[in-house]
Amino acid sequence: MIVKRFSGRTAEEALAMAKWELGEDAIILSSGKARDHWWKFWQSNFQVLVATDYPRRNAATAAHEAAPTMLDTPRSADVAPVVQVGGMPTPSPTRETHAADNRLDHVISMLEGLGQRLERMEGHADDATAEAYQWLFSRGIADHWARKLAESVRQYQEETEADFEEAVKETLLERLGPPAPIALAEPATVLFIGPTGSGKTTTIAKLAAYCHLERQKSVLLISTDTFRVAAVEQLKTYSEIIGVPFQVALRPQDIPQILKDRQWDVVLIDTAGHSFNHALYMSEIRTIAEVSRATDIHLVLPATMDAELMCETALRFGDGLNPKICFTKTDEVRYPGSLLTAALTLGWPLSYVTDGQNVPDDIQVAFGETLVGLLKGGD
Ligand SMILES: Nc1nc2c(ncn2[C@@H]2O[C@H](COP(=O)(O)OP(=O)(O)O)[C@@H](O)[C@H]2O)c(=O)[nH]1
Ligand SMILES: [Mg+2]
Repeated sequence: MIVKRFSGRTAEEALAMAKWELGEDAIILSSGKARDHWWKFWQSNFQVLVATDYPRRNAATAAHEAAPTMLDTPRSADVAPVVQVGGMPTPSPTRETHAADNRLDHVISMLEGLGQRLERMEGHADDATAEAYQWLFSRGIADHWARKLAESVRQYQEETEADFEEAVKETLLERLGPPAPIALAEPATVLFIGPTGSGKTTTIAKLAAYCHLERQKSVLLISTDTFRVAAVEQLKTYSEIIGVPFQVALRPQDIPQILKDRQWDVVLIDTAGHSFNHALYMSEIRTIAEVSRATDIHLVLPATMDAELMCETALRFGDGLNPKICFTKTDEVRYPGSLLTAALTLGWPLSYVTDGQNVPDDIQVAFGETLVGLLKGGD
């Protein structure tokens, strides 16, 4: 016995597909409007649940049997179809056909119950997907990503019975990979790049304080941002407050000399911010990465950018550098829809998110929990 659901835009279409695949003797167990949601409006909206005793036919057989001369002819005198997909009447009853009818009636009533249960389950599953979609979409995640995530969230919940937040966290982790903060086990030379005012210098100060004061690492700060005097002063002031050495590299070529007698656990290098259209600046970033032998590059992007500009900025800045992304200013947006959309689109590892101007407190590793926390916002 084969039981199968067929969908179509109209009842006729769903029935034609059932007849094509299972033959004209197949039995309709239930039919009606599909329980899909408004956002699947372009998909099938009529469904039939159909059963047959016959093995599924291949396309060639089906094509042959679908010929007009065969359509109205019962395939076997032994089996009397109760309801034909084509809506044809049954042959006149005999004792054998009565007995077969009774057995078949019993099977049908069982299958109808099963069909209704399946539909109820499907209904619940779709509701859960739609709810997850609404939740993600209302937080600014682009429509196509909200859909993909919602499907994965529902699937994860079905498989593990995890609660919603856990499922969202795991789904994001699966797509984005684990967070990639600075690895402190080995000496690290970390370069921070990104647009003007994105929060590079402030983030460096937060990380310097964490590495030095909390993790007792020796830290050197280097500024290559000689474009503005104030920029040098800003990092110098932070270095004095935190109590770590500070150096200025007037040209990228000065960096190897500064790092000659390597004696720091962590070197954090600040760069000037410019538009990615500034060709000279973009090539200077690459030179700095090369001469400093950066072990890690973090692209600093403000959460206030829209997702499209984030992606374009990331691709222009990050070209050939394989940076991690640090999102700043998450406190200035209601929900992190843009940054998650960009992160999912780029598929690059995330390192940190920062959520305020306070040094050193307002920074967190981009753990799944951190991202779900941002998604929850003021809930
Ligand atoms: N609200 C908010 N402001 C931040 C954050 N990070 C940095 N800023 C502010 O953004 C401005 C530019 O930061 P700065 O570190 O100088 O950016 P840079 O030009 O990339 O070095 C400063 O006023 C910072 O205090 C953050 O996470 N949240
Ligand atoms: Mg700066």
